[in-house]
Amino acid sequence: MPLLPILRFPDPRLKIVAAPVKKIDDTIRCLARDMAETMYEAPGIGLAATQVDVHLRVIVIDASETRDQLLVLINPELVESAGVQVGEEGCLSVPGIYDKVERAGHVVVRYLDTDGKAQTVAADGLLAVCLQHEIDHLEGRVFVEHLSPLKQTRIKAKMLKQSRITA
Ligand code: K1U
Ligand code: ZN
Repeated sequence: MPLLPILRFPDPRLKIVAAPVKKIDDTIRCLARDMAETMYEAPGIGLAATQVDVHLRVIVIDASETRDQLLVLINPELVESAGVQVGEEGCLSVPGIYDKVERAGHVVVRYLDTDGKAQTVAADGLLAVCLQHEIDHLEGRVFVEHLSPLKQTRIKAKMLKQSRITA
């Protein structure tokens, strides 16, 4: 199974709003499998299809310590959010940058699984943060947009410098 290349911030394709999946077929299941493999290999605790330049509403998450609780969420929708938590976030599209972001403390997300069955997940802590981070990607938002304009400018400059060095 191929590992998928991950777009790097500030690539403008990270700003594209992903379209809902209309039909859950083998193409979508194959995409989810490749995304999961890419996430585990990175390593990361989540990955949105946007980050691999596929603009469909698919995310994969495994925020477990044992790395054996894969969630594949198709057309995820945040249906409830409550409270506040501030936690350190990173992003596979912004390697080497970690910063504190304020998020809802508790969320409920409705989604379709790979069989097309409606499911809900209620989460707090790291899983809640990760769900919000990945849904943001599907909306074309990267976590640095939650930081101050000064930090965003510095991070953008650092990423552009790195991409010139590695090109
Ligand atoms: O969407 C992504 O870019 C993945 C990102 C998800 C995320 C991390 C932290 C808070 C919120 C969302 C990552 O996985 S970055 C890598 C990372 O944090 C990590 C990697 C391995 C083990 C544990 C954490
Ligand atoms: Zn990310």
